[in-house]
Amino acid sequence: MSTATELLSAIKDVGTDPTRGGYSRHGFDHAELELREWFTAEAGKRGLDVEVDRNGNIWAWWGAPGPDALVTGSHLDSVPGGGAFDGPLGVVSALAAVDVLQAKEFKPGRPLALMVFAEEEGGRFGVPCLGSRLLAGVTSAETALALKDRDGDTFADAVKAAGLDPARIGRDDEALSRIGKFVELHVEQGRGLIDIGSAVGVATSILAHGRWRFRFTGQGNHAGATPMTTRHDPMLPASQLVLSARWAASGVDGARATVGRIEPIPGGTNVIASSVDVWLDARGPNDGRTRTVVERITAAARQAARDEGCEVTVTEESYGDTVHFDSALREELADALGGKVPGLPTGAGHDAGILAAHVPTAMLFVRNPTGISHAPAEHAEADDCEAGVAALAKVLEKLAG
Ligand code: HGY
Ligand code: MN
Ligand code: MN
Repeated sequence: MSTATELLSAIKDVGTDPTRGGYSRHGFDHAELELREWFTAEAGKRGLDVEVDRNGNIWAWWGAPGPDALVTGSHLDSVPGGGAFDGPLGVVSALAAVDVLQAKEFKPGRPLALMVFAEEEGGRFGVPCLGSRLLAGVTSAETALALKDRDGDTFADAVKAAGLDPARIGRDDEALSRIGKFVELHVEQGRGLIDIGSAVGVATSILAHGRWRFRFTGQGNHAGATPMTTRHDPMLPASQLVLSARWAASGVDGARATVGRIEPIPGGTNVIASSVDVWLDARGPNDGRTRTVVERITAAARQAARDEGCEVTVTEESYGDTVHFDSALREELADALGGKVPGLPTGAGHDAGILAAHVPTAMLFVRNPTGISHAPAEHAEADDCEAGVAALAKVLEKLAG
């Protein structure tokens, strides 16, 4: 029997990032493959039957796979330089909850599975929740297989290297139909539970959110030999995009917009860039406000490109509307937890958010005393992690009893 903290400490050295701090574990890279192997071994120790579906999502079955299963799980991949809890806490808590239930000789009354979703952060191939999007048919196989990482390797290359058949990637109705209810435990990515004063909470909604790639092209040239009056420097409209993200989102209630990734070509200190790729992450309480923010940012970026004699192309790489979690399932969770568990929204996307459009889905949050996520400062105290495991075990016992 292991606690969540013990299980997390077993993987604490996998995928550490000495340059960025924290962890860099990305879809099917060496670190994430090592974590997959670790999870598979831990599931086997608990008598769970492990299979990997056509899209690289892992299913660990307690009992025979079957329809109307109760499924719980999360992801093992991280953002670049991410924290230790975003994703893995949901996976280790599922294992620890199985320990709690097996210790009391609980026997599931319906199929029960633990899942690990592929490439939830999109840290390698750019599309978040890629494994659950493929499973549900939200992202097509054709789109996914062509996605490229920073080294130019495609998603097709990565899944093939991981032992999957690229020709089988895609919507998996048979697997999806097995899920009767899905519950994901996740470290809270914000300060909600700190302010409420509770170790555990239940998710009410997820912000609408999407990612857009802006490609600015100008005239590459010499930094010293090119007069300021004759330049077409794509870094200028790129900079305007960064500033517009802050200005536009600050002007729309509840909206957020971020530029965390800029890639100039060629990227020389003494070189005027010939092109610059900029990625925008924009979110909002509903589709309308999110789209308004993106439109305002895009208009400012296009104007700045014109002013500088540059071109710009904008590509929507992913988008998901607001998620409102299933109220009946939320009530079931509240019942299982004695009714005293607070509900709170999240600005972070999750595989549960993708599945919510297809099956009754709920999320449990565990308090994060720093309120910080997608950074090494992300944290959850051992006691709160155990409160999360106890809550998840109660939910699984009630829903699969
Ligand atoms: O970006 C997100 O909100 C999530 O962590 N993938
Ligand atoms: Mn995340
Ligand atoms: Mn996550």
